[in-house]
Formats: sequence, structure tokens, C-alpha cells
Amino acid sequence: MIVDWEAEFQRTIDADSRIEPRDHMPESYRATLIRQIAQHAHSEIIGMQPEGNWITRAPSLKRKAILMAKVQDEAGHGLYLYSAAETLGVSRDQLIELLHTGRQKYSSIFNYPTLTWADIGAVGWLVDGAAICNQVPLCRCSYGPYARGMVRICKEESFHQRQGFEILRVLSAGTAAQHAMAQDAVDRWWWPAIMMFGPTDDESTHSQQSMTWGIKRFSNDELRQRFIDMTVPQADALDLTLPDPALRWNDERGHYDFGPIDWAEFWQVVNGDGPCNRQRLAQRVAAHVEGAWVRDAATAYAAKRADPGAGQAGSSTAAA
Ligand code: FAQ
Repeated sequence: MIVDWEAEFQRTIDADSRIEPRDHMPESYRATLIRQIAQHAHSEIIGMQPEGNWITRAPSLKRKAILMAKVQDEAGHGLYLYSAAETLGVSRDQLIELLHTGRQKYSSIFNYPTLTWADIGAVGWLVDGAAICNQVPLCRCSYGPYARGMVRICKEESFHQRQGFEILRVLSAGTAAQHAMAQDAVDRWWWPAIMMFGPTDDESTHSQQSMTWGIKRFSNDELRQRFIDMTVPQADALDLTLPDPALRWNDERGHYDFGPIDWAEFWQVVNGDGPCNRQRLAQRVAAHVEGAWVRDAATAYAAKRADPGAGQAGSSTAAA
């Protein structure tokens, strides 16, 4: 029987069912998913740097342990996402090469520096908060492995967001200097967090097609608005001010209005010229090079387990 796989693909999308790795899919659907999932994976991995920077300087043993667990979670997210991308027929080595040579992107947000301890609070509250808004709908993405991976990732991100909120709550209610430190961090992270959602809908290259395919469920602007609406009352609860004088509730729209976004800054950062782009990529490449011996050892160990007889003469010589 000849199956019209294009019609089958469309039926699956229309029925809001999941496309699985062995299903036929249009090449452009596959390429879009590889691009988005890889960019997402790279973001999680590069995203460890701004926070990892504070593990040794976190203000107590408890804060160090929490931050270390969070950074480890981000590594785990990166690995699930690389695995999801691999189901589309691309290898992890290829994806890492594309990141290291600047041919694939990672989120703009991780090109900003974490200057004080309060930045760790702001990253958790705002960056993880924005990530949750963007990623909860991805749990219903039309591609099965990505959708399933996102379920666990979102649960962990929601814990991350609360720990960031809690860091800022303690600082905000602390001494005047601590409150000022929390406010300064929010002043620096608010606009970059708003930019994480990507360009406006009329400037977004991929949104329309990705929404037709059920990869994205909401547009960049819809998700940005949802994040702003959710965050303004939280800022009030923290007794911190969001750095946008135009922020006010609009009864007619049923949403907060907000001021203009500096898109020139966004594109500058996306195109490689933000405050930390070069440093982030150089550190990632160096970590990869320095980790080569671990990968070699793991590969040799796996080969040995798969075929315990191989190389026995060599190992008995070594043992002697
Ligand atoms: N940064 O047509 P669109 C996290 C690019 S994970 C850099 O609208 P699309 C967890 C875009 O790639 C954060 N580039 O694109 C964490 C495209 O360029 P291309 C990452 C951006 O894909 C927390 C061009 O602009 N999350 O935070 C950005 O439909 C704390 C046109 O844009 C994800 O990746 C940007 N912000 O929508 C970790 C979620 N925005 O590829 C550690 C999954 C846009 O044609 C610590 N991804 N571009 O050369 C998505 O939802 C989407 O890919 C969007 C972009 C919404 C990011």
C-alpha cells in the first residue's frame, strides 16, 4: 500500500497528535526543530556560566549547595535537549561544532554579566521566569521527544524561578545596601529578560510557520506580554521597581502596557557583540578542549564493557 506521508503528517498535526522520530516529516520541519532545539540546548549549556561564576562566592553553604544544584540542572536540560535533537538525525558533535564556530545561536540573555550576588536572584526570578513562560507551551509541541523533554525541564525551571525570587526577597527586606543591590540587579536584567522572547511578531522570521506546525503555540509578543503581566505584581510583592516608567495596567486591553524595547541592543547581542559574547564562547570552547580526556576515557570504558576480551593483553601488562 502506498502511503501519502505528507497527508499523514498533516493529519497528525491537525489532530494535535505527536510526530515521532521514525515518522516521515518535511525536511523544513526537521530543520526548524533542529535549529530551535539546538539553540535551546546551547542556551542551557552556555547559561551555566553566568551562574557558575557565583558558586564559590554565594553567601552561605546553603546558598552554594542550592546554586550548584541549579547549575547542574541546567547541564541536565542541555543534555536532554541534545538527545532530543539527535532523534532528528544530527549528532551531538555536529551541534557542538556549530555552536563553537558561531553558526548556531544561543539565547541573547547569557551574554550579560552577573556582577553581584543579587544578579543570581534576578537571573532566577526574571530569566527562569521568562524561560517558563516560553517553555510551558513547548510541553505541547508537535514533536514528541521535545515535548516530553520539556515536561521535566519546566518543573525544574519553576523551582529555579522560586529560588531567585527568594534570594531577592531576602535582599530586598535586608539593609538599605542590600535593597539597593537587589534593585540594581533588577534594573540591569529586566530589559534583557523581555528581549529573550525574540523579535516582535512582524519581525519574527519563523513564528508563523512554527505555529502552523504546532512547534510554537504562541507568538513571541503573546508570550512576552504574558510574562510582563505575571511579573509586575511579583515586583510589587518584592518591593522592587521595574525600570520602565511606561508600565501601567490597561483596562481596555486587560494587560500591562510597557515602554519601547531597544531592538538595536537585542540584535547587537544576537549578532555576537554583546557585553560577554566572546568570553562565553571562548570559555565554552576551552571547557570542551580540556574535557577531551574525559570523553576519551568514557568511550574507552564503554568499548571495554561492550567487548571485555578486547585489549586484554594490554591491560594485563598494565596491571603487572
Ligand atoms: N537570543 O523567527 P524568530 C533558559 C533569533 S533557556 C538569540 O522569532 P524563533 C533556561 C532566532 O533564532 C533560554 N537569538 O525565531 C536557563 C532567529 O535566528 P535564526 C533559551 C534569538 O525560533 C535559565 C531570529 O532571531 N530558550 O533560559 C533570540 O521562531 C537560567 C528570528 O527570531 C529557548 O531556546 C534570542 N533571545 O523564536 C538556563 C526556548 N530570539 O535561527 C540557565 C526555545 C530570537 O533564523 C539559566 N526557543 N532569536 O538565525 C524558542 O522558543 C524560540 O526559538 C524563540 C525564538 C522564541 C527563542
